[in-house]
Amino acid sequence: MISIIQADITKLDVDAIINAANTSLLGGGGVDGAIHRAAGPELLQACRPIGGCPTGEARITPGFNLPAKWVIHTVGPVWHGGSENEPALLANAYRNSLELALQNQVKTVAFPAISTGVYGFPKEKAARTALGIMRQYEQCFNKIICCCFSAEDLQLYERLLTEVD
Ligand code: AR6
Repeated sequence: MISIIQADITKLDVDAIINAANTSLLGGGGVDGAIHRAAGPELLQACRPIGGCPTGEARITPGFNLPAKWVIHTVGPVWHGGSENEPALLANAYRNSLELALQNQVKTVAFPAISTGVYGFPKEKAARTALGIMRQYEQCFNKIICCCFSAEDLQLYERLLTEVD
């Protein structure tokens, strides 16, 4: 099932949380910074040898001090107006994260709203993309969580989920 909650993703006791990272995988602000802070310095040590991650792909590390067993780092696109393949790249980020989760026997997974912070992807368009890919994988997981940080995002996802229903 797909579930929508408002929470700090670093607090979730799930098999895997998704990190909205950048191509360096060496940390940053937003949810990336929060995940690195909560996981502890071992996370950066685990990310370094990976050597980065292209936009739309995903890489996995342990969660270290997080309640989550795994962190799946994915890189969403920077929004440049929509003509640079941003929607397809965002869909790839969700799809590749879920594929990597499946390969690691993950049954419960939580996503932040990838690319909708400093990367500037329009929120509603991003949420539609996210939910569309999640629907395709719903049967493969016990739970796919949309972890909204703001009340506005929570409302948006809840509205779109009932539309899709
Ligand atoms: N839990 C859940 N969601 C959160 C949290 C949290 N603790 N903190 C922020 N969000 P952003 P992006 C939400 O900017 O747009 C980093 O510097 C936030 O409200 O974190 O993909 C990376 O290193 C928003 O809805 O990610 C990259 O350089 C969503 O997470 C760049 O930012 C994504 O916002 C990636 O930008």
